[in-house]
Amino acid sequence: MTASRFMKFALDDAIGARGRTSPNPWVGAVVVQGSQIFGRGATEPPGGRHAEIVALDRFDARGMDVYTTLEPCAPFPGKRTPSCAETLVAAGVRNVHVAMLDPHPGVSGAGVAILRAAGIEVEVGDGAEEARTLLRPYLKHRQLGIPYVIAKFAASLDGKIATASGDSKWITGEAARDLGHHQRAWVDAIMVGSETVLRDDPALTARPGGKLATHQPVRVVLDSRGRVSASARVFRESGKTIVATTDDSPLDWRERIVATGARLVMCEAGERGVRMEQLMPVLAASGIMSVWCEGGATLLGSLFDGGYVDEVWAFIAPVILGGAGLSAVGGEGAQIMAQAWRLRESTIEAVGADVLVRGFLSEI
Ligand code: AOF
Ligand code: ZN
Repeated sequence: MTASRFMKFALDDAIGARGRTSPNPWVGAVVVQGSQIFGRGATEPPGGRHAEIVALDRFDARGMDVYTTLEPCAPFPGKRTPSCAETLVAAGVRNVHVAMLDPHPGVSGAGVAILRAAGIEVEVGDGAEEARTLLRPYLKHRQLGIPYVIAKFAASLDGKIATASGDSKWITGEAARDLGHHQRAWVDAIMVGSETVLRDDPALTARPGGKLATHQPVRVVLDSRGRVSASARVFRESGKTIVATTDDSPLDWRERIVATGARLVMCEAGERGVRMEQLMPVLAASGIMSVWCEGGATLLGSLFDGGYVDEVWAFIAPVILGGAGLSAVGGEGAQIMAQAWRLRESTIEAVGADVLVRGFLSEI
């Protein structure tokens, strides 16, 4: 069942707020009478107003219908803003269409119960599929206490991300790279391995359309042995940088990294560097719900091997590198086809001369 007309508007508003509300979910709400929309709203940054409150602003909503992409919140300890369910009751609305229940233990079912107890008719499920897909980072963050990971790579037709000599600029065209910048502009963090910083010295900023975005993701560099230079670009750009390392890195290197203003996260060393099962909860606890991982092959390999990848964005360019160039995903990999990571609900899009293959791995 696809979303109703008004729920689609609410979903559009939620998409508009995506990435700007973390660690809160991005929600959209629409207030309607008959066929006319009176109010629209999306969640404001943390501490700010919720979607329903924005949508109800400045008119009398008595007897009106509300469409919201997430269950209106109930009061719970530690909550920073007024309860949306109670505000909707006070506003005297007639009917509330909710796409999905909020998994938050203090809210789940309680928001709907407050509305129903006040005699408001509540329908749950309109646009449920779209809302769940849109909120996958929030759902994973709350259910598992680790961020939602999107693996991104740009590969040649023969699956390589660099030539044998290490050259990789550029495999895909400008349109594909710009799409990457649009993604960077909503995620909470961009993650790369030390090899990528050493080879490319990337800025790791979001520059959709060539312009620096207002929201910049946290840059997360995994460097178990302390190889990246403290004068690398990731430390000079505005915004936050986190460096995850282990006891294998030199003490004076750690001091230099901290002196750049970056935050150092100490983890134990695993077989392939930083232990992901230690880093991921630390990132989640810092309010990072989504991670966009741009490689390299070693890091992507660890993430796939460890079962951390929820979504894949593979840009494939019509170019062949041949030879001993590095393939996009390293690590252990699959031994037999039955172990291979096959994308669910995969889609194919042409992006300039390149192809974008997208899909999901996890069930959330
Ligand atoms: C809604 N509408 O737009 C959002 C909701 O600390 P607070 O007051 O901001 O509450 C945060 C919780 O509210 C968050 O954990 C989630 O359960 C819910 N988010 N609820 O009714 C919204 N963003
Ligand atoms: Zn609320």
